[in-house]
Amino acid sequence: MKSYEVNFDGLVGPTHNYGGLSYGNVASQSNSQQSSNPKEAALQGLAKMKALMDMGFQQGVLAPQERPDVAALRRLGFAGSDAQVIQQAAKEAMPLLVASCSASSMWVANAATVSPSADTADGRVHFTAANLNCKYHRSIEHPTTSRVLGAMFANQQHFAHHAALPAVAQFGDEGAANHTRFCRAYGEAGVEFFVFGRSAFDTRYPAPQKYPARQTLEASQAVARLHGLREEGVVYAQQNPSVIDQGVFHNDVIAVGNGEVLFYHEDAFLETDKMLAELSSKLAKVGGKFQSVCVPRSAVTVDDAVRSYLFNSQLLSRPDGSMLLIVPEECRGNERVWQYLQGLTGTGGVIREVKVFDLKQSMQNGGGPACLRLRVALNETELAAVNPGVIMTAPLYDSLTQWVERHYRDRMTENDLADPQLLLECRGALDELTQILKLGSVYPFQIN
Ligand code: SUG
Repeated sequence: MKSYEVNFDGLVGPTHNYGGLSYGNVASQSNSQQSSNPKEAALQGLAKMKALMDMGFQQGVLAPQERPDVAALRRLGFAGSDAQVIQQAAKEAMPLLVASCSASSMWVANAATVSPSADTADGRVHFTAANLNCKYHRSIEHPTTSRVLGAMFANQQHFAHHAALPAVAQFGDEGAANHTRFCRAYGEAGVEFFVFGRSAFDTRYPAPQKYPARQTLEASQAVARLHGLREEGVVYAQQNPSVIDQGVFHNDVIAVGNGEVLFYHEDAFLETDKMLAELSSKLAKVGGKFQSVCVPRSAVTVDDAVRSYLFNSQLLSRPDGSMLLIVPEECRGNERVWQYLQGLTGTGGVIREVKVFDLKQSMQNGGGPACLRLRVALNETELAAVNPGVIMTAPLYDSLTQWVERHYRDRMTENDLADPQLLLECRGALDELTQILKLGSVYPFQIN
């Protein structure tokens, strides 16, 4: 049976702004308080989805969330009408209002961890929503994420959904940003690779000194258990704490994998040789031949990687077995990175082509091409069981761009977030969106 990797991209929500909310994420910190352009952000994301679809890849779309999250503000004690809640928060606790307005759900690599049916004990595709509990503005995403994923993958015969892990730092879980899967073919059993930043219960593991390690070993192990993965089909590795301290807040900022290939920076992991040997032997047991492409620090520094987002790229398989790398424009702007990429594609290795996309609006908050997509490997039967409303087509692309043009503002600052009119605009837009994507009622304002 045919199988595919389907990339579901997060549609940027109408409140996209630069809130400076993510300590440890260099771009988020350095662009704090700048004015953003939500319309441009959403159109940049849609252009990437359309381009991948036009190249013949399976492409889907994941809906944004209701923001401002008035219900979250009420849980923090703000009261009265919706407009009063927003006005009171703006007056007394602007950082909380900004957090409740974040469009951060666009980075759907953090929405969930997904295990394809060929890897799981019950033969279903498993999803665990990520609790994202390292940052308040992201910790409020998972209830709606679960409802949206449930509406997209509604068939219980093929899809199993797990609620987010307990919302404490010891089970900090950032979803697919710290998870990669290696396989010979998407429909065959593979090796799932979980990368953690620290252990919450075992003090023998080192931890970063400056910035938080968002993913714990115990969270990764819990997800592997929930999904019914075999021990032989799982490899755990620790991120190098010193790269976390240099701004690598997720593993997908320093490594990306696809098929039988891992593309990574020399400094990305601890005990790299042991990890590569385990990946290689476990993949061999399911018939695969592991290949690694290491980028040496002498060619590209960790700082270059953080600034250019070289590794936050999408590594995609082409029909002839070669691979294509989708990188952000910032890679072209970095001389060393661009030179490295020219060499990489010119040497006859597996990565043959690089395509560049302008995703500046998202990049300025630390979100590159890979952050914007959730990968779901599906066989033909499972793909047919996905809600067809969320699969990208030329007409859907047209409807979504028109929808963005109609509803989105082209400039957003903190003052705009305090405007209660914005809430009404967003709800109106999202109500229409759930009809376009045929999701039913998934937002708090639709179900309460
Ligand atoms: O969680 N930025 C996101 C970026 C997530 C990138 N995702 C992956 N690497 N997979 C984060 O730090 C910034 C929001 C602000 O500052 O307004 C933010 O949440």
